[in-house]
Amino acid sequence: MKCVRCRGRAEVQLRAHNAAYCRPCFVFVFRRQVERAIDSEAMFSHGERLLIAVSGGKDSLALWDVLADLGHDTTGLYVGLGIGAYSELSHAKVVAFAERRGLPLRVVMLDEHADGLGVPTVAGRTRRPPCSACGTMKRHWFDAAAIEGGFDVLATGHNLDDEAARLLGNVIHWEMDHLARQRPVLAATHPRFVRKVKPLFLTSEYETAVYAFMRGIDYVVDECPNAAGATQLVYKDVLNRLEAASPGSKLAFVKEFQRTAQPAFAAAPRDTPHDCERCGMPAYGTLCAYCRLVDEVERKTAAHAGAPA
Ligand code: Q46
Ligand code: ZN
Repeated sequence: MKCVRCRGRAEVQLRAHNAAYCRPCFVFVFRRQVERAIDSEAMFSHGERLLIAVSGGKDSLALWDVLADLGHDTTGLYVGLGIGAYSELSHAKVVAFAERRGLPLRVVMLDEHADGLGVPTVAGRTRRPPCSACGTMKRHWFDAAAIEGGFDVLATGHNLDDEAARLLGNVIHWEMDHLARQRPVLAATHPRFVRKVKPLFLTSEYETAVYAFMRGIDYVVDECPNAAGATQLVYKDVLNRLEAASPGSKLAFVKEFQRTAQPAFAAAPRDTPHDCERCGMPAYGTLCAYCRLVDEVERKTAAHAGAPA
């Protein structure tokens, strides 16, 4: 198998793109693909300050690696979710990456924070699925850290597989509001929101894994222990089978949704957020989703403490 760019010996084959590359050409093409996604969606420009949400996994660290190498002003953000050994290991990988590259890193540890609420505590007390509690908490702390640090943009490592799985879930349940917001760039719709971007939205999980390997990025290989029960994985599995039978399906699904269907969903009138009465963050009711979650934890903790043994 030959590299389609230089005719040297290929190391990786990408069936969705009907192409194969040697190591240097793959790294070049991967970066160019990310750069094109940034430019074509007008995600951000040089000179803007980017906060990159990094979990310690391959996607977010590969993203940080690319954006730093492209000369952007990047700072990492690690939110410690308090999920036992997984969180400890992922924290260590992120710190080591930042140190090795000499890049600035901000860390928010949820269970050491004022509220003292890690994901397992919140999920346990509210009886919500861990990923639902986790999603609300991450969104809150990502926004809070971006505003506090005066960043222009928050970038996450969501890849093509994540976006395709999310799209499938949103379509199966016809989540009109979610479909209207499923964009690789979300403008700041509130003074305490920053622009959110997903520069890897057209880059497959396989490609980021290959990139991370070729670049020698040391990442957490194990998934979060809560991932196993997540519906997202079922959707990913279905999409992987579809992709094996018909290479390029995921890319077409996400790309064509963005090009043809998404604008129609986005055109429907939607509420604009106002200020949470307690913390000032964007809210669609009197309180934001995070403050409602914290209230629920407190209410259920108090009820539990008062219950007869
Ligand atoms: S970290 Fe959080 Fe994921 Fe773990 S609890 Fe679920 S959402 S699986 S990306
Ligand atoms: Zn609030």
